[in-house]
Amino acid sequence: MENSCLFCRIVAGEIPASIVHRTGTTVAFRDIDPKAPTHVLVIPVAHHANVVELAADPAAAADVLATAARVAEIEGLDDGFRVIFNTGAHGGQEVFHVHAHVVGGAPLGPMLA
Ligand code: DGP
Repeated sequence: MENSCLFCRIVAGEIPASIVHRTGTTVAFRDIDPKAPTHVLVIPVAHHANVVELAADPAAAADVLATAARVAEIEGLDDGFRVIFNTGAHGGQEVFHVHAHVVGGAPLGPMLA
């Protein structure tokens, strides 16, 4: 846990969030500024800054993807969805605890804005 990290503090319950699903290694919670009818963030409990760091921990990476799939099931995204890892400045990453955006519930078009 990194005390200065917003998402580590959500994992610890220090900052409230609308939790959708939790496993021993991941937490899924609703984005505070949803861009689609379903917009859930999936994070590893362990702090990794971005998807490049997450890729160096294959077990954690697999857990994040499995939780993203479970969220899609829970949310009933049977018609499809998108999983996005914004990475770095050009990727528009704002929170540096890796998170998969799971978005769906409506046609999303060719790209997210
Ligand atoms: P990104 O740009 O990929 O780093 O996305 C960060 C997302 O995190 C953004 O869509 C808004 C969301 N977010 C920021 N602060 C909070 C918060 O305190 N709670 C929740 N639930 N989401 C947050």
